[in-house]
Amino acid sequence: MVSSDTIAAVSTPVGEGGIAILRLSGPRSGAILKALFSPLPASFTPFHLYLGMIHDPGTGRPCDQVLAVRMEPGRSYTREEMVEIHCHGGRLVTGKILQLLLDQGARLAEPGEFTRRAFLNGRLDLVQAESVADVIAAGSEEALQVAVRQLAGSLSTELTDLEQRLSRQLAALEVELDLLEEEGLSLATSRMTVELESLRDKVNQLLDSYREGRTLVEGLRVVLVGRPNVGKSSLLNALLGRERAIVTEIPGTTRDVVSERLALGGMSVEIADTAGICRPADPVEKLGVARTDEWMQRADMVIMVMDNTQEPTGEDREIYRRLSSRPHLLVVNKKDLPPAVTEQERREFFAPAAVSFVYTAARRNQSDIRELKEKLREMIDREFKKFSGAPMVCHLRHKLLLEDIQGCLERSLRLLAGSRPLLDMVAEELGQARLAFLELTGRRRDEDLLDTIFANFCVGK
Ligand SMILES: Nc1nc2c(ncn2[C@@H]2O[C@H](COP(=O)(O)OP(=O)(O)OP(=O)(O)O)[C@@H](O)[C@H]2O)c(=O)[nH]1
Ligand SMILES: [Mg+2]
Repeated sequence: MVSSDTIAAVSTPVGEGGIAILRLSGPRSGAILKALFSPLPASFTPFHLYLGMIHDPGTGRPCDQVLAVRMEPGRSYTREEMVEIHCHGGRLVTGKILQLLLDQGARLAEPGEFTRRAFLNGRLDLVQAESVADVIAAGSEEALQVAVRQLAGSLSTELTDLEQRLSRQLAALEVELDLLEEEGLSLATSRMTVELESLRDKVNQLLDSYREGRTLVEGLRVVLVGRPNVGKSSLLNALLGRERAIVTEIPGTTRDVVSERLALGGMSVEIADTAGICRPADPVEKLGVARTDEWMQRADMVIMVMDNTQEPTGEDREIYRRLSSRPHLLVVNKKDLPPAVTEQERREFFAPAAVSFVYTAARRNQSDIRELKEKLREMIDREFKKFSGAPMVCHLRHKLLLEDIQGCLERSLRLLAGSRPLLDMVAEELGQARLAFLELTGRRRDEDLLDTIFANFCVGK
């Protein structure tokens, strides 16, 4: 599909910079450049940079010295004829050149319109187009890796492969099964069951990767919890390497949640210090404890802190009960002071033999903090890097469609397991699943969906 109009935008961020880049895409891109650029080369050889001036044809006055490049249709980002103008990065200069492009008949691009055209012209599928935004937004090494692999087509290839396998089953249902006698039919349905089970397992695997994919995009949330005065805020400060939270010897110092981001194990980690969990004495403390509980429920990992100088209590057991089902670390702080109980006694208090402790002296010992960070990194690797390298689902849109597909496959399998399978209904389910696949990759076009996706892009992307 070739657009009839030519769009223009400044593709670099607003503000001052060494250079700025303006982009044009559409059939008049080259003609617009020629109208403004001098000296005019005999021909703008594609992908060659030309040094010259942009002039205002109305006044004849120079606007800026620039580098310009023309890209031929089929080989550009949008697959249309494209031009890039690299000018100096001032607000006035870029604004003036953009205005000249518009005066020459270009239209101001909508948010994400270059990528939208790349999608409409088959240069990218929808999953890849979405990953362009992910590359730009990536806040950690791991997030960037996943986004770049997705832009290169890792997830798209997997989805297309699954869709084709599904389509083959659907075709078999619609054509062959009608013609088969009883015996042949039961053989065919059992073969189909095996294939659909394998497809369902693949879809489940992709859905399993979502927990990890989401944390890559949003970052991991780690919460410090424990009874008052055990040293949670001191640990937060030590982990961050600066005095972020207030520390005093008075129990109940922290009342609200204090959180900060930290790069750990290639991931963006939000680490939160909370109010100590106790039987609250006053209403403010009560609210603080309720908030701690809320954060603990939403956390990806929990660090429970105890005080070396105090025996574990029923409150500790209660805190442990609430976090033990999720990834957690148990820290015994104030190890520089004499212990109230032995390690063995502390372990027995929590019962399971698997419990192990990290000992720290938050304010005194840097090597303890390094060890704690190492333990956190190990836990991140163990819990959130299972899918490293494999196609991963990071977007809610993808997850929801995959859940639809999963449902269709489950229902198909149940139908096939019946004594007289209702093959029409199986075909119906597989047809639904196929549509969901096409919606995922964008081969089934939905203008409203495209509007929503590209509205989140910036102009010029
Ligand atoms: N000796 C020693 N004292 C520590 C250590 N860590 C913290 N403290 C002290 O313990 C007291 C409480 O520390 P905080 O970090 O405020 O404890 P908290 O768990 O955040 O307390 P709340 O906010 O009241 O729940 C302060 O006086 C700290 O200086 C440690 O490793 N060794
Ligand atoms: Mg505190």
